[in-house]
Amino acid sequence: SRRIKNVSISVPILYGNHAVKLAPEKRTEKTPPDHTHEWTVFLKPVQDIDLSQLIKKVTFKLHETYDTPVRAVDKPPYEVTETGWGEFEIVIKIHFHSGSELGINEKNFQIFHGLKLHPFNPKSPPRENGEVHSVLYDELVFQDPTEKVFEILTQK
Ligand code: SLL
Repeated sequence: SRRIKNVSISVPILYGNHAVKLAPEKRTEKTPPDHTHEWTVFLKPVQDIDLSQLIKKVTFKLHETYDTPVRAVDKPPYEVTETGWGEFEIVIKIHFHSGSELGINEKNFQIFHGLKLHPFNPKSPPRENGEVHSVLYDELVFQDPTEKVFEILTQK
């Protein structure tokens, strides 16, 4: 697929986590007693577009206290829900489909997200339901996209 020179397409994304205190009724026999929160870490396009034609999988690397800390998600929604007691850094990595068809030579795109369980911004207190949100904005930039990538990202 030929490249379209001097064109760059950026895809706005949001990534981060939501967390709530683990309600007693949500615990199961399998929930470790020291786990205090339930959280979801995610990555998604701001607009409702299907990135699965470009993305092979998104991996979320959790703290090594978790079983199989590297979690791979191969279709949307790109998210992992877990319970736990502590905050740590999560490595979110986007693995693009390779191959001459897409011509993507963008390096696998990597983001570090500090998981937040506790209110962290005095200017934005936790929501009424006690949920803590830590969500950030970024952009995936496709420089000189191939015609195929251009088509995928500009289709309705
Ligand atoms: C801290 N540096 O000490 C961090 C580590 C680890 C969090 C936090 C549960 C793991 C599990 C969990 O919340 N680990 O039981 O699977 O605060």
